[in-house]
Amino acid sequence: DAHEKLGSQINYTITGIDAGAGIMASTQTALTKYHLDDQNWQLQTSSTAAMTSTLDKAIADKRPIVITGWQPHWMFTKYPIKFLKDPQNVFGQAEHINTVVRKGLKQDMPEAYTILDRFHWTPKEMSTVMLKVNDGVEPEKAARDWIKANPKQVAKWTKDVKKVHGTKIKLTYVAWDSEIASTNVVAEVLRQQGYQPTIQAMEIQPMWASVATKAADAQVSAWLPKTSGLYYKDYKGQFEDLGPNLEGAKVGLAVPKYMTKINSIEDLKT
Ligand code: PBE
Repeated sequence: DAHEKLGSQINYTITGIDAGAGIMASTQTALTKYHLDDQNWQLQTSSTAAMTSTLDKAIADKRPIVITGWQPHWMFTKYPIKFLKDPQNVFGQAEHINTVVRKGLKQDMPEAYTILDRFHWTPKEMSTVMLKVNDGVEPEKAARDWIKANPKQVAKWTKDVKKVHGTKIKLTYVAWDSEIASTNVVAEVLRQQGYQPTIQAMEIQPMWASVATKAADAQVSAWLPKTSGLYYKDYKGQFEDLGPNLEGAKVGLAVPKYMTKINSIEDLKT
């Protein structure tokens, strides 16, 4: 039957990304909840770059593929893909991305705190920066260009905030496309305010730990409530949550639109 064919055609494999990503943990949960692991479905760990390259090839050949997908991301702009319905609500509905800062930041760096607290943009704005970086523009330059092109938006974050003179501030992030975009934009805004920002990419767990232990000042990469929910819980009480910097994110499993018979995660079952 068609479904059995799908499973064997793609080796019962969901093409995933880096092991630490929340979407990987959620996909494992989905394999269990939808009883897909009983049918030998498995999740392959790789990286965003490897996953999108596998997706690119599959789409070029019109072959079936199941990937871990999320928005905002250029994969949804570049490729004709759709999210699979998730009746068990494993991945949740909409997600938001929160800004998380170390305790004491408000006292120590009130100017940066205010900017971080106000930082808020739309999936569309984030996508503009992501697409540029995907086109090969240096993240720092893409961030500077976006700031130049959006002075009103940036002014909302920096209004009446005093300039500082070379204060060092450290942001940590995971090198996902979305977080490369947001972290670079925030760092550039802080730089223009007179800070000397450093940004450091790391795995998700050390990123949360860095803010909890005050080794870093802030991160803008907390996908919630589900995707980074485990870390949020683990480190609760050891950070200050400044709330969403972006709303309307989404996480799930995705397939090319030409897979017309596969519309729900349940459809992967034979
Ligand atoms: N993502 C992108 C991450 C968060 C940002 C959805 C791949 C994850 O933890 O799954």
